[in-house]
Amino acid sequence: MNFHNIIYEKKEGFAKIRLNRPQKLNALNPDVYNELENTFIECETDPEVKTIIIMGNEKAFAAGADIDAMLKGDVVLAYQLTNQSQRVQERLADMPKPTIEAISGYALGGGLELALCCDFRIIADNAVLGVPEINLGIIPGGGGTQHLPRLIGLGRGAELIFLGEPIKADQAEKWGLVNKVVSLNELEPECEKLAKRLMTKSPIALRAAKTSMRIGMNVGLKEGLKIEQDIFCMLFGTSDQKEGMGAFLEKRKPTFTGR
Ligand code: CO8
Repeated sequence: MNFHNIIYEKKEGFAKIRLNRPQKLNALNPDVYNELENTFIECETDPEVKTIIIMGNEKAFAAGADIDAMLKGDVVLAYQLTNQSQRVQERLADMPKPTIEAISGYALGGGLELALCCDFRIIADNAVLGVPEINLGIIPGGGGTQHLPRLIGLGRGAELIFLGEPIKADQAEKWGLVNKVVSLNELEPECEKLAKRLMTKSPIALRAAKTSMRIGMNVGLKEGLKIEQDIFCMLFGTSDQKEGMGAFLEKRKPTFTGR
């Protein structure tokens, strides 16, 4: 595939998607979303890809949606942009494989909103996270008003969204917005280490866990428990369940095939 705004790399069973528009701090425009969508489809369907890492550069993961592309926009353009970003982000959130966001530098607006669609957020100690849209006379339009309150609560969500002031890495970790803070040098190795740990697990059980958690977050507890039960039972039809339990009893490491 030929990309102009991202670099796509496959390595030892995981895919790395690197935003590559450094002159604009990786601001997300329709071309970037389009290329992201194509790589997400590739990652989803390529059996060699078990885990996905998404990253930017040292200065910025992404400083938000491209303001140039929005300045003169009307309601129709805003609708088209949000439609596209929602579609791409939903594809990422529904990815049947674990996803890791490696954040260094700025993750603002649409950049942070993209990161909120990943399963794990590992950030460097130079990371700056926020949703400054209020300062542009708009609100977060890439899912921020929905995902942030669910992840960090209404009060902290309001603090980020109403004030539009970014927070630093240590506060993001304290608020539970991210999984872990590491030094800038450690960011890539740490994410690769996590990707490799995830690759030792059963792919079908990981997919099942993700589905159960994601559907469960959007329904009542009773329905969520029922969904979990059905998915749990379905796994007893897989060879990974036999392998996992057999390996435990035989005191050896399991070899999962994802079947
Ligand atoms: N859009 C367009 N260009 C940008 C953006 C952006 N979001 N962010 C930075 N740039 C450009 C700058 O204009 C500048 O370009 P040039 O060199 O041509 O003047 C270049 O990147 C470097 O930026 P700065 O010179 O500003 O770098 P600084 O280190 O001085 O500042 C900041 C870095 C603090 C990150 C600053 O660039 C900034 O505040 N950027 C804007 C952050 C922002 O407001 N983000 C929210 C955007 S709106 C949004 O994300 C809505 C999401 C909706 C999603 C769904 C629809 C797609």
